[in-house]
Amino acid sequence: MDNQSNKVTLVQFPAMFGLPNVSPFCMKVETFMRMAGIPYEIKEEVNTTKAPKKKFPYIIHNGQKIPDSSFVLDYLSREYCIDFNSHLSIQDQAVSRAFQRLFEENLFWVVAYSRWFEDHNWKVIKEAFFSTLPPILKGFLPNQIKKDLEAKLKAQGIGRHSKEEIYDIGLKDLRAIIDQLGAKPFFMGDRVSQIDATAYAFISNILLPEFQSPMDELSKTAENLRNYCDRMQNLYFPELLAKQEEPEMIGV
Ligand SMILES: N[C@@H](CCC(=O)N[C@@H](CS)C(=O)NCC(=O)O)C(=O)O
Repeated sequence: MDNQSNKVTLVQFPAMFGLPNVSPFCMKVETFMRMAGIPYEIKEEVNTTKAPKKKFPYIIHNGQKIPDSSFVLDYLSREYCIDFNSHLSIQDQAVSRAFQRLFEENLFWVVAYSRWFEDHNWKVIKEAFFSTLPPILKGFLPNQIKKDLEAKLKAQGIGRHSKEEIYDIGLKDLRAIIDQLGAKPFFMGDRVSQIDATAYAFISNILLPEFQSPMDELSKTAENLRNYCDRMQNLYFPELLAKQEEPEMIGV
């Protein structure tokens, strides 16, 4: 059987809040597979301890486990002979790479801080991620994971700043994203390219109405970000749009 006839299994957190995933890294991989038309199935899991690098996402393909969203995109691009960047100039490929690092290595940590360390968002996280746990686990697991994250934020560096400084960093990143997108349909121009998988995953996570932060305040005022997410959703996750438009069932 050739590689392309074997479905890819994407192992990731369960979907919630009407988004493909609240982990932008998981959503990036699924978006990429939709962009490329790669057949896949999803295996939802919550426990990362058995993942190859103890993080989600990872994929399983032909019996092989491949962790890390960027290595997954490299692997899939090779296996399925895909190059979403072939139309970009060398300079645009460099800009695209720099934005990828901005989203994934910098802005990600601001988003993580805001979700786990702001009172309103922490309540949302606890309810969404942990409410179905047995009472004995519910008593300590959320706080344990939060403590682990605090250590990671410190190790990364962002956790050593004040709240104002953290949001100053996040807002400057977001301003650069808004300006780079401008009035273009896709992040690097008229045609979709690989960075769109990352950009869409991060921007739509920041726009999630369930979480509040100065970044979501700024992004709500940026029409180009909302239009961009609608465009990507229409193209690659049209079933989510249909769900949003379903009439509410009252009194059932
Ligand atoms: N560089 C990794 C980052 C993945 C990542 O940070 N995943 C987070 C969820 S957004 C995770 O699984 N965290 C669990 C943990 O750190 O224990 C990638 O691109 O896949």
